[in-house]
Amino acid sequence: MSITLTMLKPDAVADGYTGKIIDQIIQAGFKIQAMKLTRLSREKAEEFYSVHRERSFFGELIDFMTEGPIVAAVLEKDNAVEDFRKLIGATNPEKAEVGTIRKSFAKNIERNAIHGSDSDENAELEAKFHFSGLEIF
Ligand code: 3AN
Repeated sequence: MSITLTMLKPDAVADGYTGKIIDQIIQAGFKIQAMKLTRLSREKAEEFYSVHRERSFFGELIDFMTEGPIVAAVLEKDNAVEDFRKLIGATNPEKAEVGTIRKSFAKNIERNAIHGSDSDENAELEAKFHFSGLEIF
């Protein structure tokens, strides 16, 4: 078993899609090890997305990710990182396959509804970023 870290982004939470998205994740075979409604400070959002610091969209990305609450969760499954990225679909929802979470719920490449870790190593780091050991089951 391996893990991945997801965030339902401020657009998805504000639009009331939390329940539908969590249900789709569970139906796809992921087990929830940790979950919370929280809001990123600018400092924490900049830390989470520090690899994108030099990108042109960094400021807008931080504005977006701090505009309202998110749902963060640690998810467990065989091959969790790869299977979850298939479930959420391409970063740009216009390119995402029908049936993926981003195709169903994302508005555009920035307001794209959901995050999924891109490697096992980052999944572990991102899980620790959001949760203490006592919050992960
Ligand atoms: P993914 O979330 O699919 O792993 P990343 O890590 O390349 O994609 O990008 C992180 C986040 O930055 C995306 N989820 C999206 O919100 C935003 N983003 C990525 N590329 C762009 C872009 N070209 N323009 C605006 N925002 C972007």
